[in-house]
Amino acid sequence: MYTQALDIHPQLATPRVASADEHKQAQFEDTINREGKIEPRDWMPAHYRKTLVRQISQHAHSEIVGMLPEGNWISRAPSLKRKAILIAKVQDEGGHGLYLYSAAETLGTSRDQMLKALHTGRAKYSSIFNYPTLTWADVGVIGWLVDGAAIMNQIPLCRCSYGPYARAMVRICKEESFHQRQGFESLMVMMQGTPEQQAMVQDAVNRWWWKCLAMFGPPDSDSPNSEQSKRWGIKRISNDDLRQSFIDATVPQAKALGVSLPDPDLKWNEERQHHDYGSIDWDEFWATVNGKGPCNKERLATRVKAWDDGAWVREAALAHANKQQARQTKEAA
Ligand code: FAQ
Repeated sequence: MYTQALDIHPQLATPRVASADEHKQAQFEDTINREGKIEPRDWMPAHYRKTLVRQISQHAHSEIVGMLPEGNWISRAPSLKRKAILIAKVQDEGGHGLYLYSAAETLGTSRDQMLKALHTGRAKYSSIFNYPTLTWADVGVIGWLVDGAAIMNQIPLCRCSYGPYARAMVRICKEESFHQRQGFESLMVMMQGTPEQQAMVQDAVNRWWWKCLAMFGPPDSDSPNSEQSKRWGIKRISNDDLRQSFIDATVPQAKALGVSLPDPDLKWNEERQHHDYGSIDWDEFWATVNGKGPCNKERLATRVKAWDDGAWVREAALAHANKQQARQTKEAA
């Protein structure tokens, strides 16, 4: 048979020496299997690097675009206390973007490259930030639900196999926790207020609930990146499992607040020990991800304007750094 003709007697075969690349691949896989950390100077497969740049840069973009919906309310916060909290929160989100851009830069992609991809519409950022903040209650609901969903998704990322991302996430999660609590507390105050305030909270919950469930990404059966990312220890828990945990954690919080969640199919399933829930509108999700959400154009235009308006700061900082360098070189000569 043809295949038998190709067989080589084991004793005649030359012993195979692992190539340098195979050795590096084996070391990489060993680190992943031992739950160790891959660091910037370590060898890594090109696809692992690409996946991380994709995820971390999208995450960074989400943080800085995510400053906009709440940022709109800084000048309209109902008290000095709420204004100070909101300014701190929005600043934190900017800081998260900076940690994440720095983590992505360790993989060899510059911040300029990442921002260019955002500004030209080639890069994704979280769907959730393409919806408008219509009332003050939206700010509380973003803290409670959007930051709540973000924490659920991001706690497992503290154990991501890539060291700089995992370490950035530890700090980010601590701050997100404050964000979620301030949102919940602000809603609790409104729910103890007038019927109009209570109605405003309920309306905001109704508008944000389904969008928050979609934040976790497409169903596992429709998530092209999940399997490989889980194998590499980038993602630890699947989109659907995180979504389910979020729902299970949020139902009692909604009860404590006194709001209802806008899903007639939401009910406890004794057998699964989880809540069942209705279907998410994935067409609407994909339309938003692909640029057709209610605020996509506005968000991008605001980011591009901020970048253009900041050109003089970048130029001044560069000129100053060049001057200092020239002075140091002269002194050393
Ligand atoms: N929006 O195969 P998968 C925050 C894309 S930060 C837009 O499942 P993956 C803090 C996905 O990129 C919120 N696109 O992808 C805050 C992929 O497209 P690609 C951001 C989405 O990567 C609060 C395609 O669909 N958090 O909220 C979304 O394995 C308040 C197929 O999906 C992070 O970025 C979406 N929602 O899983 C800030 C966390 N979902 O890239 C301000 C880190 C999926 O192949 C105010 N990221 N897509 O072209 C992750 O954990 C993951 O990347 C997932 C997606 C779970 C988002």
